[in-house]
Amino acid sequence: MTGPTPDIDTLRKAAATGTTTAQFDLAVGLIKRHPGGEIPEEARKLLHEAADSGYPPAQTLIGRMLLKSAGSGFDPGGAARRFMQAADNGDAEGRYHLAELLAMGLGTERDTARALKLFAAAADAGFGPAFCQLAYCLEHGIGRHADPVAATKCLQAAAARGDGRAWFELGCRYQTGSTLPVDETKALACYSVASRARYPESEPAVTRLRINLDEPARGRAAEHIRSSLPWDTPAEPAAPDRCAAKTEPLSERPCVRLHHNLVNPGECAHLVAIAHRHLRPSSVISHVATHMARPDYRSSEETALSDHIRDVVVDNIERRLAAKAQHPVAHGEPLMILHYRPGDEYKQHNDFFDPANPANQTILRHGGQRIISMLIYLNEVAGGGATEFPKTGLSVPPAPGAVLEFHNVLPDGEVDRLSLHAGAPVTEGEKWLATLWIRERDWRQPD
Ligand code: PD2
Ligand code: ZN
Repeated sequence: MTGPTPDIDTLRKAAATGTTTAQFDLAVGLIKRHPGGEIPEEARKLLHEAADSGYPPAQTLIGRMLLKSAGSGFDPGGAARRFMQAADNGDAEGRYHLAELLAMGLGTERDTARALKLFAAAADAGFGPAFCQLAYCLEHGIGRHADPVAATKCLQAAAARGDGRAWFELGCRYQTGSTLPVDETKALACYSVASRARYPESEPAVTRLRINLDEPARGRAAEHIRSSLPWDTPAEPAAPDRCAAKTEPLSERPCVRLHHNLVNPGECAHLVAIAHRHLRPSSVISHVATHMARPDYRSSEETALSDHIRDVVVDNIERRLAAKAQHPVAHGEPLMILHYRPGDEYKQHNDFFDPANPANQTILRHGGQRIISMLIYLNEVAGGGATEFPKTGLSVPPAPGAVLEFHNVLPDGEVDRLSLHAGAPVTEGEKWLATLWIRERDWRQPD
């Protein structure tokens, strides 16, 4: 149901005629009147009746509700079943959500080939968010071999529909020459459209490019924006990727490595995009077991990309990082996104759970020690924000797409107190970071 919600009396009268559509509309109207997120009993009943009578939008909405609530209502298995019903009934949105669950193996067995087909079917039916996820799978070889050319074609289709993320992704390709010719003017045009759509990281990209380009080039960028897509036919790049990943050892003790270009700019921006609306002030509560509880300890904002927020992109990044660290992905805690503004910092702390602290015994029994930290720098920070190891003097400035890996324990399993580290204050601009903590064991397993 789109547009303004008719008043409830009107919806009730329509629902009294007994049509499933009208009953579904009444349920949605009742839900919209409860901004707190709770579902009124009457709406729940109407939705289930509509879903059980085979009405796909009701099946999809129930699936989304089962996924959304992080508390006792969180039921990915139930969500997957509802999305399957909706998908079998041809519902594009149901197919899209089912694809996400299949790609991640959340609430159902992981089946990337089926996920890819469902993303494609949802995109074919015009369901907007499916385009970029389909492009992502095609680019990263999820569900079939990687096909970056097909991915770019898919992004061009999404951009033509006004998708800010797709414009950002195309901007990245015009900058790096991946499947599209290197063209900073077109890159500027793409980032400008993404910026108008308020897509993260596009505004700084526009600023950076505008500095490089003269007035006529900026004028050409404006002309590109007015012309219709596609501006170029994507092709396999002839030259090797300018942004190839490489690992730089930084220190033996503590063991620190920097993986350059392990996460691409599109992925970085997407992590920011999905974290944005879930941010809350960083608390010491989530870290109470590891850190001294000082009120001024951390001044950033954060959110965990837990099961009700994550998607195929988050899942794929976590897998890549875990593989780099040579540990099973199931040992990783959910990615944590941190946002710092000028003056914000994360003072000296250890990421390990101090075994000397009795309060940590329960957490250590459940999943074991946090043995490795992987920090993904998500954006270019205008000033400050380095990750510092005060006991050794190592300081790592944030470089977008780079992943800082450091080991919190020694090879014999003892905690390494030289791994004490800090996020230095941001002095200008903002800093976005994703942290993956890798535990000794699968921390999701019951005791
Ligand atoms: O923001 C950082 O650089 C930083 C520094 C130290 C982040 C963390 N620790 C962390 O998330 O644990
Ligand atoms: Zn830390």
